[in-house]
Amino acid sequence: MINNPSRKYWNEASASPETHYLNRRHFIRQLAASSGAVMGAGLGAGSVAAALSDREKMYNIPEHALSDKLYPAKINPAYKVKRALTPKDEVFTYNNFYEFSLDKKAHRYVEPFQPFPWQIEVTGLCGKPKKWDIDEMLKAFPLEERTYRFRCVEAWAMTVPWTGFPLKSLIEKCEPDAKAKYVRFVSFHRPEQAVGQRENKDYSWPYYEGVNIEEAMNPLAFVATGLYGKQLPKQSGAPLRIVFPWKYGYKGPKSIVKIELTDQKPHTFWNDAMSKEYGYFSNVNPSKPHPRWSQSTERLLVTGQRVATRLYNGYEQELEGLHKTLYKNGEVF
Ligand SMILES: Nc1nc2c(c(=O)[nH]1)N[C@H]1C(S)=C(S)[C@@H](COP(=O)(O)O)O[C@H]1N2
Ligand SMILES: [Mo]
Repeated sequence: MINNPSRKYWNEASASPETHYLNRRHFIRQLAASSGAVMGAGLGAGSVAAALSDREKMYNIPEHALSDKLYPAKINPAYKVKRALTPKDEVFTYNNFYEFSLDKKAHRYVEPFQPFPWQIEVTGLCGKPKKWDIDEMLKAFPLEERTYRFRCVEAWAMTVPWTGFPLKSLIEKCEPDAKAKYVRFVSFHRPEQAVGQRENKDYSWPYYEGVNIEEAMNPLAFVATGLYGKQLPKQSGAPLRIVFPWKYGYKGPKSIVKIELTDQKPHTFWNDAMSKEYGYFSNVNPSKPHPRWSQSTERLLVTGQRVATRLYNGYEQELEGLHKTLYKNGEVF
């Protein structure tokens, strides 16, 4: 099946209503049941989630004045996937967002998080550093919809329609110096709004990532502001996140506040936390197992179907030679 161009994904009879209602006892049971996350070790972020508003009970899609104008955006037909879209009910309720939760249930803890207003600084080795207001950014770059495969290092995979714009366009706007060899990203740091940042001291917040500048300038590298034809839900990384579809999911930081051009190879959150398990390049590669599990197959969300993992997550053609110049061999580390 091909990417659904008629966008039926908002009209289908609402599938499997996840119970968003949460009481304290339920929460405690759920904490006890989640036997520690796959990616790290560490304790659950322990606190009682606040009551959810009606709108947030559904999907936690934040209110924003521009959203009706911006979404849904024009589909870019160059980025389609020959695989069924993953149902949005699953995509919005099965997340890795350690600022909120280690157990995939970030949607239950995002209520206090306020993605608007928001500012993003583009800075470092460039001629025109700038602190963008998110509204200004959303108006400055034409939004388009692209369907990408998405592969988490834990082996689950999904197919989703992102809305956003090429990261390259944003970087070009700041006029990078020739000395800029890397691009570093930093996520938000608001312990008062994110229970995991407040209570989980196993990690060094805020989340940070980085890539070589030629990776950031590849046409596939995407700044996502929307998902399924609407603004990103909070748990999916509102108001904006980075997506590198040929790399494991953790290379794409959510809810970012800073993009920095630098001549120093960036440290990355997961590599610093567990250097033997999570590398710098993190290219999807079926023949390079994670130390604790094989990467030869992936598990499609919802159906649980196991399919063969593809080198560079199936994006080798679009890498414009990165796999010959920078990687040579699908580097994970
Ligand atoms: N700030 C931040 N970004 C993050 C993460 C996170 O915990 N915090 N998790 C990463 C991981 S491991 C994955 S697989 C994807 C998950 O995105 P999704 O929950 O929207 O599917 O976000 C990535 N970006
Ligand atoms: Mo992940």
